[in-house]
Amino acid sequence: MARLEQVITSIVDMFVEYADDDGKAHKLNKDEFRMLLEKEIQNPEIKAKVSAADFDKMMGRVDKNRDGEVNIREFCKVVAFMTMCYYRKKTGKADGEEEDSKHDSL
Ligand SMILES: [Ca+2]
Ligand SMILES: [Ca+2]
Repeated sequence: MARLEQVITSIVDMFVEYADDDGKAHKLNKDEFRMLLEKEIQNPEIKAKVSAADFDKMMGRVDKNRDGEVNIREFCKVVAFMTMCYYRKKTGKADGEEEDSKHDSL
């Protein structure tokens, strides 16, 4: 499989795997979301951005439709945010520049 397809497949498979814990496979509840972040992120700098300390706050920002859970659309935004964190770390690019500033924070 090509690399981008692998990434897409991984995101969807991971979402479904964690979301399915409570029988509602189309949404991550708070515990499922926390578990996913804990287990599937090892990079300490990215982990710090989504740390348990302000988990509730972050959950509030992620949960755009205010149903208390994270759907695939909301999860994709989290992934985009973490992708930008990693990109900045790798390239040393500062905030702003030509990137879409909507991804600067959750
Ligand atoms: Ca669920
Ligand atoms: Ca939601």
